[in-house]
Amino acid sequence: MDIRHQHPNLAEWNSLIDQAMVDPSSEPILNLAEDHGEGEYDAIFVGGGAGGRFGAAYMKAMGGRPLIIDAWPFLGGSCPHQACVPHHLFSEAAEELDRMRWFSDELFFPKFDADRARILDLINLFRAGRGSAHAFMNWQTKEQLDVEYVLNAHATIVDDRTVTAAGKTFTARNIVLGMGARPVWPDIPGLDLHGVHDFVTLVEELDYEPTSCVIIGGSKVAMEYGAFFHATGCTTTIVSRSPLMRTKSLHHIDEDLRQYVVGGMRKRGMIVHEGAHPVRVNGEDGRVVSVTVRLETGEEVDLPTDFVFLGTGERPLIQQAQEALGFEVNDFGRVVVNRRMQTTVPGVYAIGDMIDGPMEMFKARKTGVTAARNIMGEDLEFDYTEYPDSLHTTYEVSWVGLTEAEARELHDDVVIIQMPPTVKDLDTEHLPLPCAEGTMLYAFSKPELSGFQKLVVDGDTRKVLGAHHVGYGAKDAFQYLDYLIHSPEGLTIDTLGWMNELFLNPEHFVQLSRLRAGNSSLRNL
Ligand code: COM
Repeated sequence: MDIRHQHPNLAEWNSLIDQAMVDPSSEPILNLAEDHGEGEYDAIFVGGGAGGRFGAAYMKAMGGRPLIIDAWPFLGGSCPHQACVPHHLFSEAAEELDRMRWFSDELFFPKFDADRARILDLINLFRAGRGSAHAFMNWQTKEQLDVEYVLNAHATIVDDRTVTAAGKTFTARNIVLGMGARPVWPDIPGLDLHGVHDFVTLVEELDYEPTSCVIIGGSKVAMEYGAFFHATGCTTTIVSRSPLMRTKSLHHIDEDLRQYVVGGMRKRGMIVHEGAHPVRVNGEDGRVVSVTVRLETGEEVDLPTDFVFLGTGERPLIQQAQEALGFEVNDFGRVVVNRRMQTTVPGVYAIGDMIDGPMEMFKARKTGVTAARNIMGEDLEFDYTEYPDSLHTTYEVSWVGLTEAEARELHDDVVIIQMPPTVKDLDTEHLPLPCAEGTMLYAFSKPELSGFQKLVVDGDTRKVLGAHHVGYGAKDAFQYLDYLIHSPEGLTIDTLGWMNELFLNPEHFVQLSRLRAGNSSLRNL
């Protein structure tokens, strides 16, 4: 279907995408220039997820000629379809549900009606609504960004300059691989039973309301989805080999922050088995009934459940591309690239979840743009090894820079500014702090639920080394804190304490820094 001269509105895109999703024999969607894609492109982006879409858009804006090819009939990749967008929807629901449970029948809150909190309802809500994001991505990329694309067509990489799709052969000076990743399932028996899901099959296939859940794995996905399931009333147990938040994919987790977060999950009734190994998933009549787990003590126990969720990581989809091109891949199946996103094959780049580092949208988009700008002749590197990070439980948890322990290894005089403060014999469990937007009700009613925050400062240079936050609404501030902390001049407590805070800034660091910045010799707070 050639749509170059058509201009579908959002509703028309929505129905076009819907039809393509249900009809396996639907035609490819071609949005190509007047030469029908026969001329040479600056780059073919194989995969139109966050990395490919942003890379192509940037290249086009710079005057280049990109082409995106994607197997799905929409752009945006897994983010709006199965990954970040549903996760944020579910995490917001978890936060709301948590508040409604704590305040059940108090103030203006109704008595909590557990029957109305259903995983399946939220999944159906997402399934019914996700098409609008897909439609918008296609519309924006065509009408506003003027990027050529071929959708609903599998790309076959022929060589380092040639890709075929939709029965056509496309040539380019460069190829950018951005095909994303898929969840990896561990090698244990019983995973073929009805009731075993990962975050992809959850939104695609869940067809019943689970009553309890065993999560295998301790990843960010495991914690985030686990907190959501549990908040709906589906009693959740996490079985993790590593201590939670100490898995290899997370960095710079402060121990006090970790204690608050994992403690908070336990306080809400989640069961967390750390140092535990899943042995097998057991079933009856084809459905999950329990998971056998070897606990840290060596004891084997059966955990009864009707739902198993796998949070054991993801791997990139590289097979066909690697066979065709032969680029180097590391031990974790990720494509090896330099800081320009160049693979070991000249002219071939890899971006997003295909390469090392966090499988996060910011990295996908920035690596796509890095590839595009290098292809267009800029001399630009992107080091994604230092980045701010966040996750959701029923809280928003954000962190950037060094933990207190990391800072103490590197610096002699580390100053901690923290809320609530750690002061011996001070009854901080009754202290209504921190309080800010999102925690005011907790602060006045259940102070111990109102969050935790810590700023790590080098007392000698007065520079902020790290910031750690559990609460609500601080994630935005952390994007800017990250930029400032990692800028060549760094961010001092004096500069931070001189900012204009808008009431109680959610992470409190402006006002707390202002209380200490007058000290020529800094002290803890
Ligand atoms: C985000 C998808 S949902 S993209 O990064 O805008 O392409």
